[in-house]
Amino acid sequence: MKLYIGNKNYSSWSMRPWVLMRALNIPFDEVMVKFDGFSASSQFKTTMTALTPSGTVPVLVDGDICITDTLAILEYLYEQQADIWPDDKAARAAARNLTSLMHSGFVALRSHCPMIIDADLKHVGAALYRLHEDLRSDLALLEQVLAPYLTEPAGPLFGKFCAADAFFAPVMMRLTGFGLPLSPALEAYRAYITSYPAIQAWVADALAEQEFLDFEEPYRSGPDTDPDFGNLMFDTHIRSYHSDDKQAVIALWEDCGLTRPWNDPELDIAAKLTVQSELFFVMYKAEKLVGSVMASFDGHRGMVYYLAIAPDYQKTGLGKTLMDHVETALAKKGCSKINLMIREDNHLVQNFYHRIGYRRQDVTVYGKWLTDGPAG
Ligand SMILES: N[C@@H](CCC(=O)N[C@@H](CS)C(=O)NCC(=O)O)C(=O)O
Repeated sequence: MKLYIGNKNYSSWSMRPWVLMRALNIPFDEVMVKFDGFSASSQFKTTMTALTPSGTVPVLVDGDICITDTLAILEYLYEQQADIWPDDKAARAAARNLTSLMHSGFVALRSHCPMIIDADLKHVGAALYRLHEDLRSDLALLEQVLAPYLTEPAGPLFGKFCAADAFFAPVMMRLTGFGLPLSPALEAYRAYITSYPAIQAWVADALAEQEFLDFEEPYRSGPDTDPDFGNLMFDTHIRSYHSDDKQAVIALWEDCGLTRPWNDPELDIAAKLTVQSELFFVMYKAEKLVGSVMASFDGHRGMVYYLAIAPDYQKTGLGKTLMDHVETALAKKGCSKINLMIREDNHLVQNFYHRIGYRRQDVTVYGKWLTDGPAG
């Protein structure tokens, strides 16, 4: 049998059948198809689409039989080797269940924390954990689904190493690389699995690759490759406005050119504190105020004003992070759509909102002052 795999440092899907076959002593020849991008013209895609329309790894080839999905590879191997799954019927059902959950789920964990075996990204992991609720939910779910199968002392999930352990091996690599917080029982399982011989063999090969692929490296390639990168590196936090923030907020708005003669910042802040003050957010990096945003929900639509990012921190992902925060807060109040106004000539800001999913609406904004306002 031939197993086609991608780079061991990055290819979490390839790792699953490889470590399983290695652990269970199933003989196979490894065919490494190196990632050089995933465009149709890449060497990787050209090679893999000759085998499978999806052009992905892993692929198991046994004579004329070609299996192109990891779960299907497990089931094919199981027909020849029973210890792919536990012997006991109930344990086998549970192992298949966990494996399928892994195959189709944990999307936030997988997307925020890609498998990069040679990287120590604990500082990024700490920020990701704080910033992303969906990541925290995935970790809580992981704890919950694995808890019934974690043993003391730590060992395989179902008594002996099986497909379920192989499927969770890349997850354990992500937890290791990003240093995510775990319960003592899951931490013990992580330590057990990552030192398991078949997994150590994969890791050793991964470390020996010494190939840095920037398209697989959102956190080590620089601010342009990932919108969150700047934010992670800057280690910021967001909270609702306190009165102590006033001078810094006004200075920030002035630095960002947001103040207008007819919008007295002191009065605007005071007025905001009387209506949904919890939707007035500030973003700090250590002691320095680096962002602000004001939002409201009127029961029909949400509005956003005064999004400001300190000039030194613009174009680093902080604006998106602050808007993500506001969107989550508005959505929690039942808001299904946000409207916001951008001056017609402010193309930079228009581009920013376009990038994060806002679209120009076919409406004209009308206004009427109920107090004395500027002319027009
Ligand atoms: N559902 C597939 C997923 C395979 C997969 O996405 N593999 C990645 C490598 S880890 C890949 O080949 N990506 C290339 C691409 O998406 O074009 C499986 O279970 O095998």
